[in-house]
Amino acid sequence: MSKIEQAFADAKDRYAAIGVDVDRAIERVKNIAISMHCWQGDDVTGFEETQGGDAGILATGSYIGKATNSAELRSDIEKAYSLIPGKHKLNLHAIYAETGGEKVERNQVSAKHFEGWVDWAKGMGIGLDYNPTYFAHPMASTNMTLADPSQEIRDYWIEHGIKSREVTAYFGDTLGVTSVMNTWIADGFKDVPVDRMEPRRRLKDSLDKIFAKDLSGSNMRDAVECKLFGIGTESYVVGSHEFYMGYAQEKKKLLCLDAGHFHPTESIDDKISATLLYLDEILLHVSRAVRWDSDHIIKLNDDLKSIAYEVIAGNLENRVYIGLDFFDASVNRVAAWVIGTRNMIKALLMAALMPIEQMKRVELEVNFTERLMLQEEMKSMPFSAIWDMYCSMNNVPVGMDWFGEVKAYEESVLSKRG
Ligand code: RNT
Ligand code: ZN
Repeated sequence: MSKIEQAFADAKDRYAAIGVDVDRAIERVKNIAISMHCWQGDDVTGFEETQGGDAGILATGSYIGKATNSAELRSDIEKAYSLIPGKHKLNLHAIYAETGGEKVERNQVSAKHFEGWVDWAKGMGIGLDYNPTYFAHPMASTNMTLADPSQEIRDYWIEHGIKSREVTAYFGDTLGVTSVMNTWIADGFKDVPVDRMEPRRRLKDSLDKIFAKDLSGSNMRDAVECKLFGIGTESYVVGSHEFYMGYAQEKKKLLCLDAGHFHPTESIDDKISATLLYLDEILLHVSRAVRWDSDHIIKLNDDLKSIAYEVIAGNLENRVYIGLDFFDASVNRVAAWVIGTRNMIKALLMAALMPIEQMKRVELEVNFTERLMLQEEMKSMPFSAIWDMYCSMNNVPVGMDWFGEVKAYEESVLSKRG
């Protein structure tokens, strides 16, 4: 027996003694696909021929080796996947369209520009998710798109939204894995608005036009992402939480909860059960806010563990799509994906290894002492032995061994980029 197998066997006994079936926990987590976001690989730049205008979003740092075309990005993503246990998904943005060097307006970006990505995903055996890109563009220069007072600007972005749904349906139907399209717009005001109602009315009307076509026969979903504040929209964001919660409920859409989009003391773990009483499904953007919506790489902290716990304890993995959303340009970008995605999976596995039924029972018995005892004692259970075995079973490096591969990749590939 190897050291990993021995440690696993011992740990399994410890978990069995408190009524936790380790094999079942592993099986459960194996079936959860995380949607890894492509944009950590190039600091949310994309491969458009021309860009400009305010972003409403900001990656900081200048670490070497950022991907500058789709071949590089795919190679980096493949490297990351090879170090992450399990089969996952990739989340794309419209700015990652492959236009063959041609300048294609956002409202003309369509399924044909994603054939390369779909072929690649087929080869990898993974699903794709999608996002229209309503930022970093001259037509978004006043920080308004779908809520802009100008009909012309709204129509431009509405067309982008409509075509994006077609791209998403193409992903879902071709790959046979449900594809989620997430709508996030930066629309808002830096300073205090005089009229808070009309921009919201305009946004609602634009969304209605984008979602007008019934795509329920397609393997796709529409999600809408709310936000409290952003860069340049400190005083007012059109697509606030209440706005999209109402919209998602009325129009049967998914609500997207991003961990960095609420008040700094507010976390999204508590919102999962509440929203799912009124919505069939939701999308998560797992991120880490440091003082503001800073999109730091997710750590295995209490916030992350609580998000995973809510999904697992509520048996909600079939109603919650888990997407990642962070971008840090100050560290090796492949390492950023590996650390963040492995952390998400670790958090899910930790949750699946909790004696949840017992914990729920003591809570019902109003036995808060035992509840607290269990919550705290679980923190020192031999989780790492289970995690190591999980990595080993999935043929990915155990412990820190993945880091050597990232360093070698940096040396041989990333450091050679211009
Ligand atoms: C921005 C939103 C949005 C983006 C991505 C790139 O605040 O979180 O989800 O991060 O679409
Ligand atoms: Zn997000």
